[in-house]
Amino acid sequence: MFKLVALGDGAVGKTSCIKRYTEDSFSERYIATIGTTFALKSVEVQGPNGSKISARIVLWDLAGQPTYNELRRRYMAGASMAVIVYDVTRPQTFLDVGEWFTKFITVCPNAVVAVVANKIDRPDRLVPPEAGLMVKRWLDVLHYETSAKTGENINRMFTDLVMRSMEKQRELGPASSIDSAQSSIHATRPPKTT
Ligand SMILES: Nc1nc2c(ncn2[C@@H]2O[C@H](COP(=O)(O)OP(=O)(O)O)[C@@H](O)[C@H]2O)c(=O)[nH]1
Ligand SMILES: [Mg+2]
Repeated sequence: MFKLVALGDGAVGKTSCIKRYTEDSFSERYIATIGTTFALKSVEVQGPNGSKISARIVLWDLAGQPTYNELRRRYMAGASMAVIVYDVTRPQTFLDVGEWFTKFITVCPNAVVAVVANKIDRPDRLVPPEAGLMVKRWLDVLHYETSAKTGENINRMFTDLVMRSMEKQRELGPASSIDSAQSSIHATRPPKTT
């Protein structure tokens, strides 16, 4: 069991990316996420020496910007991966990526992060692909250009994330995997203070 959290400013397409991946659907209508919602996805990925590994991912989707730091920390706690989404038609959402990254990585230093340039189907794009590549190098994260509307790169992004976090878990050892699975089930448990 793996926990994934979706981060980024409001209306960038967090809910839409998750919906595209878990239900293969898309809606033009904007329905602001209220509170936290969850989606489940079972995946089969290629393991070492050709074996097939099945995993369950719990995708956490939170409303825009939680005002309380403590709430945000609890939401992020135990995540083994995060998608930080920005909207290529709104530069400010790109400029906010660094802040989302810092907030997340202090809570989950071992997690795998993907920074996602979403809405690439839009003709009124303002944030160029080079900006995303720069962030990929600076923050040492995975990076994808996606469209939840057309579905471009959505599956690839989530599949890569799961594979990378499985690899990471093998590197870190089994103790951390139990810990992250439990934290994702016991959602209300406060984060460990270190
Ligand atoms: N054209 C286009 N619109 C998108 C895309 N992803 C999301 N949207 C639209 O952007 C708005 C906000 O999406 P939503 O997923 O609710 O954003 P969230 O607040 O980050 O969860 C909705 O009207 C979606 O239909 C995309 O890839 N392309
Ligand atoms: Mg949403």
